[in-house]
Amino acid sequence: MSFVINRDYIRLLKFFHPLKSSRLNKYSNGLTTNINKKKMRAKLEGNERNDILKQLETNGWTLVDNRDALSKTFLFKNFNQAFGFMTRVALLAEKLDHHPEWFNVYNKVQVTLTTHDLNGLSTHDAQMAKFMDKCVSETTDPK
Ligand code: H2B
Repeated sequence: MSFVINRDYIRLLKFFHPLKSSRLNKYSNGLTTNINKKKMRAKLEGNERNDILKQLETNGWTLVDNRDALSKTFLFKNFNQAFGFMTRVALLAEKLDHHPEWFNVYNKVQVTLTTHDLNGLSTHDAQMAKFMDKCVSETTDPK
């Protein structure tokens, strides 16, 4: 049996690209995909929550008043850097099916993280926050 990588095969690969999750859900078993994604996420509680929050707060994250959410304002040198940061974060957001609330004006990105389905902070919010800080640390010469 032979296997040829031709144009049709490439088209098929692109069609089922993992970031195009809506198509994956349409053509495979979308229900299980979503259940699997959600399984990996847990509400932050107890000592684990305290430890994570302490670490994030030293990195400039603050708890929001009147809602279980974390926020931080990121400042960049210009719009290009800010949008580059948002683009990297957007790719992770799609992968995790976990999306930040954010507001951008030129070089400023105001972020709020919370897990709507759980009505509070989850491991996904901690993961996103850490990833955002890592992106900034990898940004050449941020403001
Ligand atoms: N993002 C965030 N921050 N919290 C959620 O609970 C959430 C999300 N849920 N992105 C996802 C999408 C959900 O609405 C879909 C239906 O899976």
